[in-house]
This record gives sequence, C-alpha cells and structure tokens, in this order.
Amino acid sequence: MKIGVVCYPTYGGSGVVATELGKALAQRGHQIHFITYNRPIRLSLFSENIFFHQVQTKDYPLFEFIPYESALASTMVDVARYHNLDLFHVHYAIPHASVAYLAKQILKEYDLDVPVITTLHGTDITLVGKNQSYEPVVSFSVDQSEGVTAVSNFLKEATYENFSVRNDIKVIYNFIDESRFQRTNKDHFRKMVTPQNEKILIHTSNFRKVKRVLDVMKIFEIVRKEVPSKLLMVGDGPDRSKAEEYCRERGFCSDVSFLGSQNSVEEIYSIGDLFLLPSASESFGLAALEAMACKVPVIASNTGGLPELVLDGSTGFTSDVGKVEKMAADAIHILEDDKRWKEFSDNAYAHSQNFSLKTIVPQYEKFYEEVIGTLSSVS
Ligand code: GMT
Repeated sequence: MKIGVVCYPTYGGSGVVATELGKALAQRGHQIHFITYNRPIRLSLFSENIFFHQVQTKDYPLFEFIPYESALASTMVDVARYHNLDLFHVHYAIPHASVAYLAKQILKEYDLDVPVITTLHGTDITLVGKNQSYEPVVSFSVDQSEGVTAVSNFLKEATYENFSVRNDIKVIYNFIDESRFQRTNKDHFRKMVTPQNEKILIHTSNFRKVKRVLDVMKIFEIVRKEVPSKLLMVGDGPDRSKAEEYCRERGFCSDVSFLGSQNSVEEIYSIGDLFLLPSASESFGLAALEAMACKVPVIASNTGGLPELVLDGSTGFTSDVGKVEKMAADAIHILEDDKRWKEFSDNAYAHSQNFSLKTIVPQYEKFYEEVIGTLSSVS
C-alpha cells in the first residue's frame, strides 16, 4: 500500500507512534509518505520505502497566524496525486482530520478517492478537542473519516461521551519495537549515576501541566527518605523549571538529574528500577510501556487508559490522581525488597510483550485493507 502519514513531528507521543508505525510498515514493504512541517524526530535512518514531504508555509505581513492547514491540505493533494496514494493515515484529530477531509474533497476534482483513517491519541479528545473552539470541527471530521482508531478503550468511550461522533472506533493500542526496547547491560552507566548503588527512579514526558511533574518530585521526596535513590527526569517542557525550583527549595536537587530530551531512552530505562507517571490524564501512556519493556515496574495514576497498561499490584501500582503519599508508599513497597522488585519487573516485561510491534502493526495493516476494500467495493 502507498500511505500518506500526517502527524506532529515533535516529541509528543502521537508523533512517535506515527513514525514508529510508518517505519514498521515500510519494513513490511509498504510505501510511506510522511507529510508534516519538520522531519519526525524518530525518523533518522534512510529507507527506500520512506519519503518525507515537508509542508512549506509562507509568512506574510497580513497573517497573524500562518495558515498551516491550507499548506498541509495542498501538500496532501500534491502527494496523493503524484504518488498515487491508497490512503491517508492522520494522527491527532486537530487539525489533521479536518485537513484530510478538505484534501479528500479536492482530490475528488481529479477523480481520485483517497480514504482517510484518523487515529485519536489523547489530548485531541480529552483536553484540547473538548474546547468549544474545536468541538464541532473535530466531531464532523472524525465522522467523515473512513476509519477511526483510538489508542485505548478509555479513549474510545471518552470520544463518544464528549463528542457527537457516531462513527465506529477501533481500539488499536500503542506498541513498542521489541528489538529496540529491551533491558540491556548498562552497568557502567548505572555506576556513573549511582556510585553507592542507590535505586533509580525515572520520569519521562514533555513536562506539560497534564504530566504533574511536581507530583513526581513529591513522590521522590518521600521515597528517598526511606530508600537511598536517585531520580532521572527525561524530557523537557513548560513545567521543567517548576520541578527544578521545587527540589532546589527543598534541598534534594543533588539526587535529581534533569537530562532533557533524549533519543536513546531505552538505555536510560535499562538502568531503571521504577518509572513514575502520575498524570492528570493519559489516554495510554506510551512512555510507561517503553519502560515496562525494559523491565521497569510503573507507579501511575489510575486515570484514562493507564489501567489498561499498568496492572495494579502486578506490573506496578495505580492510584487516584494526586495521591502522592500512596504512590510513594507503593514505590517503597516495590523498591525495598529485591525479590518483590524482580516479580514486578518480570510481570511488567511480560505484559509489555502484549503490545509488541509484531502484534499491533498487523492490526493497523488489516484495518487499512478493510478500509480500502470497503471503498473500492462501493465505487
Ligand atoms: O500528551 C502527550 O503525552 C502527547 C500526546 C500526543 O498526542 O502527542 O500523547 C498522547 O498520545 C500517546 C500516543 O498515542 C499516548 O501514549 C499518550 O498517553 C497521550 N497523552 C495523553 O493522553 C496526555
């Protein structure tokens, strides 16, 4: 199949899933055309089946906001026409689903029928999309997509609850490339981070408000009093300075390392003992899955799709949002006993394999075939 993939190219989870999916599909022989404003962050290797079409925008004194949507629609039309695309797969509803609808209408003028699959990822539904400024457009364009997927059962239900969407939504979970995300021996790195062999806690995110990074700091503040430990903060974003300020004021910054955005997170997870994800909302929690694949148990909130990934009392623990004392007590429970940690770690790894690339990617492939098949049988 020839597939046009539209996504955000940045560090957000939706862009990561879109890129990893595109790479996996290219390896399986499909032709993948990424259409976005920058090279996707995880797209570095050359592959004969992968093409990148950069959306070119033009600034003009009249514009306060650059009309990216128009430029994107034009590029989608161009790529579909000249590369004979079979399908558009757009990730994150805003504005990609509505732009895809526009591109599809324009392509009809050229007698081309290119179906659209929209994948809902999270904040496009739970946070931003709910806003009245976007809701009618999101509902309409999701309904106009020939196929819709969501990354968890929670997100599927949240879409029906918050939007007037009637379209069927298929749940296809996030996945890990199991050949990359596995625990490898990084003893030299571990010794560097914890010369006294302390435990290592990790948080990875884009440090937005929804990630509750101050809760991460508060959990660690309690844990370090009971279990000698270090905290690695991976990623960057608006709330990073608040987190830095918190540990400076409380005097425990020497035990916290802010690593910024990192490409080889699997190497960091390979020295991890516990992953913290106390988000206010999380439609799936890809970062937690990647950590679990590297045998790291997870302490998370029980919000959104997280309970579909983190099995309470088995692969880690889940708690109500903001319950930092309970989260810290659960963390200590896992960390203070090596035998217990090993059980949680093994369970985390075993469960992560239910979300392997080889299990999930064929589900997308089958869905593409169904959607393309339905369209050709109608026309
Ligand atoms: O908010 C983020 O973490 C980024 C966001 C995105 O769409 O770029 O991530 C969402 O999509 C990921 C991939 O499907 C999910 O694993 C994340 O749980 C989800 N984030 C939220 O729901 C907050």
